Amino acid sequence: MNTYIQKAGLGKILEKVDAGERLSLADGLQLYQSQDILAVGYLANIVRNRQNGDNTYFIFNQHINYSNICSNLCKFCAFGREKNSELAFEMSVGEVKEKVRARLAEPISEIHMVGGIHPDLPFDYYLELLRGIKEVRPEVHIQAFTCVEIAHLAQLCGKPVAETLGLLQEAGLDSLPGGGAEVFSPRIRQLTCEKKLSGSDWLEIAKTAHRQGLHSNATMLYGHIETLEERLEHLAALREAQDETNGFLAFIPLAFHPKNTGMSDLAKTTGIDDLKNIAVARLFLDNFPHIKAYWVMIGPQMAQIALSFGADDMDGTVKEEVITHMAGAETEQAMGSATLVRLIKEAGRIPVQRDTLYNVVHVHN
Ligand code: V47
Repeated sequence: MNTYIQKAGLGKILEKVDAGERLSLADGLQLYQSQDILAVGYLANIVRNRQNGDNTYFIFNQHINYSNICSNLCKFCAFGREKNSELAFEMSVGEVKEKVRARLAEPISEIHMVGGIHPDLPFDYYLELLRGIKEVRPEVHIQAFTCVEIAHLAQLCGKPVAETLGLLQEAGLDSLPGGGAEVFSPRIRQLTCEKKLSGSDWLEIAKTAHRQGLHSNATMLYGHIETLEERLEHLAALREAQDETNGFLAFIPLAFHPKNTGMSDLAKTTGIDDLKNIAVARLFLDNFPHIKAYWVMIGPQMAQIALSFGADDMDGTVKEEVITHMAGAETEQAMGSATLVRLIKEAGRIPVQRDTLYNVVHVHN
């Protein structure tokens, strides 16, 4: 019997964790409401160690945002702009290729590419983007286009989602990133991103991608106006989808950054809430292999601590992050691999350089 966890009132959850039993929504709520962050972290760390041991993954990746022109203009977003805005940008295929070419000397294995919902770029532009990147860097894995963009591209080319994904795969698409999930609750979507596709459509597209052989990630944007119950319903919907297709690789809780957004009156997230979202996700999403602590949003120091609260992945080198920085992120726009290795080693873990699909590239013993 663990008296510390008993005293924290989490004895029943510890029994379930030890037995590998699935947690209920009520368990999740109790974890979120617990005043004892160390007890919650202790439980998440059991699952983390069981699933990934001391391995802590990172990748050499490059983020490219091809355009911020967006017809959705969500309230929480500081990145999207109307076409005629002074801050609007749109890269030609040549410019994107140039960004890839400029980093050929670096051992980048993944291009992470997302953009706004552009009102008038043709479908061919997106195919050319993928082909262009593969021309410059044939071995690179392209993780591109959130489920929101995929819905838009299917409309653009007038084909069902599965066929649209097939065309994108032929052009070079390898997997989908986890963005655009926000919080699935219709209440939250109506208040913060009413033009965006629904939560159930986001999940359908992710599952369709998985059935097409494409892996994907999943996110949740927390720390704005959502309730704890709405967070848990979001996690439960992801867990159910993963039961069906097993195509999600990682879950990434995204800490809301209020600056320059339509919700700039809200406060930034706190360290305790950042850690709780990592820990609850690790405990609740029993069928997700990886939980990412995205250093760009919670800072490298908090991401390092998160490695003892359920996270087993620190994302990567990133290079030129724009979305969070337009919303006031104070972190760097890139991180060297030596820094990532140091952060992971000092947390008492083993840094493992990975590829997008979590194949081991190099273990830093
Ligand atoms: O979809 C928008 C979110 C996402 C803000 O798949 C904001 O491995 C915080 O999805 N404050 C894009 N977040 C980033 C993303 C991501 C990042 C890293 C790794 C992966 C992955 C995915 O950022 C958007 C939206 O949910 N976002 N505005 C904001 N103000």
